[in-house]
Amino acid sequence: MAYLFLAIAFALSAVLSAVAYFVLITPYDPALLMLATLAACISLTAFCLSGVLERHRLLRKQLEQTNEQQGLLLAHNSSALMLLDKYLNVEFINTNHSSLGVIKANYSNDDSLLDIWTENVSEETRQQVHKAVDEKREWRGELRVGDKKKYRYLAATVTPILNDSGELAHVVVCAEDISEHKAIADRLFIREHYNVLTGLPNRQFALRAIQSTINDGDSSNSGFILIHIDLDRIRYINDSLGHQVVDKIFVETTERLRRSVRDDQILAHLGADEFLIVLSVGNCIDEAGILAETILDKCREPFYVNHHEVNISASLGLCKYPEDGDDSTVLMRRAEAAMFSAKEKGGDRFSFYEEGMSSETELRLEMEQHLRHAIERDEFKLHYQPVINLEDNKLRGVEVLLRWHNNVLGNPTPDRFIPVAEQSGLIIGIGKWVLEHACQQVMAWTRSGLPALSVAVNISAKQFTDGDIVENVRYALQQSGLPAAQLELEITEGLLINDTPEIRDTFKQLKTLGIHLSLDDFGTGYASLSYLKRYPFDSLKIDKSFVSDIDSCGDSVTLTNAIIAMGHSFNMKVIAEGVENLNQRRILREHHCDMVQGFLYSPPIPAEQFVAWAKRYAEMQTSQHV
Ligand code: G
Ligand code: G
Ligand code: MN
Repeated sequence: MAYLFLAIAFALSAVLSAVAYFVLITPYDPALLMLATLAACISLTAFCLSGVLERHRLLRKQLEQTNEQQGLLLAHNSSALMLLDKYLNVEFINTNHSSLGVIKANYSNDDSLLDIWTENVSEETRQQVHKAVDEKREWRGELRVGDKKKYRYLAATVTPILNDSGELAHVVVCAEDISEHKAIADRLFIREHYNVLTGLPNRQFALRAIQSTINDGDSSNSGFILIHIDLDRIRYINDSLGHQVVDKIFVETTERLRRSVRDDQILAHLGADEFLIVLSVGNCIDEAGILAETILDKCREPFYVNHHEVNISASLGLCKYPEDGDDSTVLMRRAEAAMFSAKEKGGDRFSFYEEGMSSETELRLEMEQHLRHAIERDEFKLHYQPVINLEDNKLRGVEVLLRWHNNVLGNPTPDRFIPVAEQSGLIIGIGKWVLEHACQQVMAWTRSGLPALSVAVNISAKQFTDGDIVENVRYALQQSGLPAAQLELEITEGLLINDTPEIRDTFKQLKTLGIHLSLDDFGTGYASLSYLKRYPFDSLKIDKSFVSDIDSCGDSVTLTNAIIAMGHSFNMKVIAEGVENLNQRRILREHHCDMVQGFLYSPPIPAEQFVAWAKRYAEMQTSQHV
């Protein structure tokens, strides 16, 4: 079009010039001059016009391109997007998106979002969002959309858009469907707060409930009493009649205790043969003594299990809030100390807490004294447990587990001494020792002809927050010569509760070194899955408690399956711990778990034994393939 104008303009001016030359030949004729000027003006106008038209064409093309790109982004976006006017009427919604299924079902073009909003979102959430929009602030949070039967969870961001004079013009809502993750989180929450066997709240739940009673400081509730109940002789029954009988005794005990407590009192199953009752007493301390006697009576009644009559008793420890402590962990410890004292006196009785009863604390202090010298006295040893690739059954690497032998204390398990090392800060030195020795050992194996193995080292939260983990790792790698890609640090979820910039930065630095990071004991922690997205984990280790009942419990299979799928969706490898039989391995393989470790292959063993094991394992594999 623009070129056509240009061509016409040139043709016209050429004709006018020709007319001027041939027809009006007289030199300096004013008419000639006018004609020539007219021709020049026309050319110039046509030239400008063609420029404007060309620019317009380019702009339109650009606009079309941008529209197409934005359309693609909206259509293929994993989030649902809505543009609302300032009265929250819908102006635009990318309804093609599946996560808006529920909204879409209720939404017709004439509805304002307000109707959908009022019908589907809780009053409390609505108020929060309205308040944020009124104050021109961004709001982020979870929305539950839908009716009682059919609903989805959305992670939503509501952003007010202001015009030039700072008034609200639009509101943009961006929402992502998190229903699947939420479902896993809810089920994990139940596992983490309730005892699987008895269905009672567990230790973690009890601690939180006690702490919140203390924090609420309810004046009508001037005090309460903790009763720690521990069954006597359970170990003996376990050894003689087996753990199934013991499990039934726990279930029956739960029933008896339930009948003895009121609905408003907390009854928890702390683990194994330990239970806890929290009794609000008002002014009447005697009530606790009476209840303690009743419980002792109930435990003395015979249990009839699998044609056996089993007679046991219980030891009870009581402590009072606020007299004996004003913190839930302190109170729990003191009730336990009182229970130990009742047991020491022969069991089948109760004791109130008295000062000096902290037998558990004293034991910890003694342990700490010995731990202080454990490295220099060469009391630590590392054990190695093989990790196997499920796809080809090949040995992939090892997990390193610390063992301690002390002449006075014997062989305390890591479950006992690691917490003491953590509390005293000794874990920093011990962790450094483990890291260096593990790297050296695996490098020595590589040099002696074993295939290059990955080595997974357990790291405590304290090493992250108080130690210089990045420098320790760098040093261990450099000193041993182990390639960074072969080293893997196992971290538990507990660390990530405090999501601080320092921890994130440490993660980044460790990733820069080239080592792998894995999330250990997954499913036993705090059921917040958001950290999976935020932290660069390479793998996720499913806790052995899931694997142990995977071949007997359908619910564990679905949950394990969901965890594996979720791990993969975050591009993580999934490792299952505690695999003890072929059936468990088969189920895990069917669900595409990547790696396994457990007694089926080998328990954690000393370095010398590991070399022999690895050789035998390789030979067995070769002979099977032939
Ligand atoms: O075999 P096992 O009982 O080894 O281990 C019990 C617990 O102790 C596990 O949760 C494991 O993560 C932890 N643990 C074992 N070795 C170490 C170690 O070297 N450092 C830390 N921080 N924890 C360890
Ligand atoms: O918490 P972490 O995953 O780091 O601890 C591993 C623990 O699991 C160690 O205590 C180790 O001895 C133990 N373990 C390893 N394999 C098995 C197994 O197959 N069954 C059981 N019950 N425990 C196992
Ligand atoms: Mn581990």
